[in-house]
Amino acid sequence: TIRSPADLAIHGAPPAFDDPLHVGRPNIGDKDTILEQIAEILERKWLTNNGPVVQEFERSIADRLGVKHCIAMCNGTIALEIAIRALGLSGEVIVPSWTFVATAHALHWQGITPVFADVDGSTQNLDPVSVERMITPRTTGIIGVHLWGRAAPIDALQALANRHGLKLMFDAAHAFGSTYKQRSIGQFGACEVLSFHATKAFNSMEGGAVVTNNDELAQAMQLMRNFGFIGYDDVAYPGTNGKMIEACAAVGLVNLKSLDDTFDHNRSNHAAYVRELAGIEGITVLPYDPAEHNSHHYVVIMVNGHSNASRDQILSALHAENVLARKYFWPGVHMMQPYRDLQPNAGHHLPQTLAVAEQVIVLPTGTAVNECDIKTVADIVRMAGHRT
Ligand code: T4K
Repeated sequence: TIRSPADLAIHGAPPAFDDPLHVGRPNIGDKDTILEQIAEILERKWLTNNGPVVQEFERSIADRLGVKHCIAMCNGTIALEIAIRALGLSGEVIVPSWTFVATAHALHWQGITPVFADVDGSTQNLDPVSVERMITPRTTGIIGVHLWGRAAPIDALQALANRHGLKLMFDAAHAFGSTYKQRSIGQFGACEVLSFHATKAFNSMEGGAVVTNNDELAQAMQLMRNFGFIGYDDVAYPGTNGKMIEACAAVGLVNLKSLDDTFDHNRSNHAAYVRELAGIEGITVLPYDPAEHNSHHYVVIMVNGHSNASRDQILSALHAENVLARKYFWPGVHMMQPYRDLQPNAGHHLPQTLAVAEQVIVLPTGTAVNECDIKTVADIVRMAGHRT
């Protein structure tokens, strides 16, 4: 227990946690069932290439999200790349800088320039006013990101896209299980891209998908993820290999069964963080809209005017206790290569992104974290910076 500054590891006390408390510890469903399913796959000797388990996985995801097509992929990044190509994006595409680097890399990788728009500091999602300002004659599309599982301003972005004749798609890597105006994420824009990476609320170890209601787009992506093959011998598209394997789909299907319990656990963890961190000067917890569904998978705190410690000092204090909190997505994608060299002035348009990047800490949650852990984490944050 941390009752005074002298109890902190940064002041020489033993760390509060023997084992690290991670952001992004995988939520794993019933292990015996997972092993049984894998054994069946081995028995069947059908390991990949649109096997029966992948097909069942795709149906389950599409049903859960209320969307017509789910095209499962090997990960979220390849799913982004394929969606971008299937939509025919080119030239410049507007994205937030305040996101994981994959959102921009998926464009750059295909010779498209990601143009960074600013976020609204209060929601950390794209600011449509900034997006509109970044439109040029070369712009072909917008990729909105539902950061921390909180929906981007979908209606405003769609209106903007319609007005300027742009394609709109979403990076919904964080947003499985989220809603926007009570409708499930997955149903918006031309298509939405999901990630089922180990660190996501819902995981298939590695995995991703594009979900869409557009038949033509779905068909193009089905071909593109399998080299463009139609039948045995004919290739209709310049495709890649983006296929999900049977084992990942099996893990996903089992994890899906306990997902609502995982979400419940996350929701009470989030509430515990809000309760325990209340009253610490200069710390705010990013709220989730109680009117919408959310996985509550990200506990994001903002450090602004903590009386004793800077964001980085709090982070160091946490790390010393084995609480491996993160400052996602500092310093912003525009500060990462190759964008830092290619677009050295991008930051001029991103005042809110720069401000948010200096304040954010993402704290551990998920099924590996309990209320008692959360009390200790809050005590560390409270004591950080106090002198012994
Ligand atoms: N778009 C957005 C908005 C995204 O956030 C992401 C991925 C993507 C697109 C791309 O989707 P994928 O291609 O990944 O499907 C992690 C994840 O690798 C990445 O999936 C995720 N976003 C990003 C936010 O976080 P890193 O480099 O921070 O991962 P790493 O290895 O530091 O792991 C994070 C923590 O999780 C560590 O404390 C350890 C723990 N962990 C991790 C793994 C892999 C475990 O306990 N067990 C594990 O198996 O990127």
